[in-house]
Amino acid sequence: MLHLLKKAKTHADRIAIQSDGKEFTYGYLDKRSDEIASFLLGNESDLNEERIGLLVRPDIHYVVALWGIWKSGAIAVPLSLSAKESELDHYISDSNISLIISSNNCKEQKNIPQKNSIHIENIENINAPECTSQPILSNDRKAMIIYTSGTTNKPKGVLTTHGNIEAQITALVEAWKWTKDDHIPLILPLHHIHGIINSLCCPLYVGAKVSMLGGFNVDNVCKEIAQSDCTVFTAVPTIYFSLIEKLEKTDETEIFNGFKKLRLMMSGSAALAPEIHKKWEALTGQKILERYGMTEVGMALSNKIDGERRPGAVGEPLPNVEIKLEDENGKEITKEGEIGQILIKGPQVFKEYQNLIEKTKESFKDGWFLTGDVAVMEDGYYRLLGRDSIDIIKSGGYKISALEIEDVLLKNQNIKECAVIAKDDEKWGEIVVAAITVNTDSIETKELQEWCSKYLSDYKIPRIIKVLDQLPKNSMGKVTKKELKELFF
Ligand code: MLC
Ligand code: AMP
Repeated sequence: MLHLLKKAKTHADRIAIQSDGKEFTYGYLDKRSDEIASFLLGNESDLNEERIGLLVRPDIHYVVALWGIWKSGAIAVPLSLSAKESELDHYISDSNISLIISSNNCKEQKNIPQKNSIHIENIENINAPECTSQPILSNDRKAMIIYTSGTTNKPKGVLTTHGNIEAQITALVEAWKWTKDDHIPLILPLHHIHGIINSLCCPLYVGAKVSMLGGFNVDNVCKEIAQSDCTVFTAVPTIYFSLIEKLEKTDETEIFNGFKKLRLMMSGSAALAPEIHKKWEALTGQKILERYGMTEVGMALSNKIDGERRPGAVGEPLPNVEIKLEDENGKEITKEGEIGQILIKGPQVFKEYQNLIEKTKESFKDGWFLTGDVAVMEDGYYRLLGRDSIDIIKSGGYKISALEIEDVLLKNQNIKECAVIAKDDEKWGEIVVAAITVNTDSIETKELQEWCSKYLSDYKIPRIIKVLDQLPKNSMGKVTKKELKELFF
């Protein structure tokens, strides 16, 4: 069983979670998650890696449901609250989910497809006696599946074990010096590892306090930072962009003082522009610690907590993480300044992609995970240069597959051809843009844009900047996406 869950008993009286104006102790988390495990187990002694979906807002219910699922021996599949019906359909059937834990205030339940005959259980209705017996879980037991987009046209389920999760947490507790006196605002979504591992599990592992703010809202974050005793902050670059906009307009000294007194501010999930790093330091005196991670491996590289925090760089390997760079021919790079793909090895690296045996095999070379991220080592620190695939877009910290969006666009009978590409953007890092040709003269860009809003998740809506007569062709008869980007931007 994860130490995370066991350790809750040792600080039972401490406040673990602040959510919706209430405080919940570790003792409460332990007891309520026991009840949920007991309910899930029914007459069984172990759910043996049954998959249970989690469609819950980021509040106290999420935490007790996650812990309850783990205690029952099941695998937790956190689901995106912004997923449309077709996306939920994919997660549910791919993971073979038969039960989804949700809550009364989760209006997104309406997006759960009916055809899967899924059972939905609202957590408030779960009343069960505390468990007398729970399964004993070894580190190699499967614990969680997180869906992430990639070069395949449907999101892949990244399956991690309890041992992987434990290793991901302990590396960060050590590197970033988490202690029970820490207090963090949780503002990130809880279907990705930045939110689940960095913002939630690390503080809960050490007995610290998490204020669940229910998502990102610039005013709520500033209020919390101004009024509370928060010590640690982690976010994606887009959030720092929004905070800078706010701080440049306000003269409320409590907000500035709140940020100034934090012991650690971190950024990751996408490249933090050196410009944001510098502006934030000028406004608050805080040098943001940038780190690099991936759903498949947890966090891998980080600037030093007590050493240099270099703008534009992601630092050095975290504890127990092995890193190497390889050139295009698969030869290891040993010199600084030479560019190569990042390969990662260590106990935190995931077990497999759900239902994708071949894809899993292709993603490893001699036990090293091939990240697809390209980097260079300079003066002892790694600097990321981008991805080796043009079809992966990072927008607002979310990974988006161009192929997935193209697949959906082509379902519109008015669209003849399409190419989805990323446009650099100060706030979002990249925004999704679609170049399309149409079958009819009478269709308006606005109409297509509305159609996209309906069939693609909010954050994936491509900005259709131009409807073309035909996609431009080069002398070989086919334009590459790289050429398209050069043509448009
Ligand atoms: C939203 N909008 C976008 C957009 N997303 N526009 C362009 N591109 C995008 N990607 C628009 C909306 O349509 C809306 O427009 C307006 O912006 C506000 O939308 P919102 O959804 O309310 O935005 P906001 O709440 O501010 O959300 C921004 C955010 C969110 C940054 C808080 O995107 C977020 O939580 N991102 C974090 C994702 C994350 O956790 N990634 C980690 C993956 S794990 P209008 O016109 O209606 O106003 C990983 C590993 C690692 O990567 O290393 O950590
Ligand atoms: P995800 O699949 O959502 O976990 O996203 C992981 C990807 O985010 C990595 O493979 C990187 O491409 C990107 N990423 C994470 N951290 C950083 C960072 N600090 N700078 C640039 N890209 C990052």
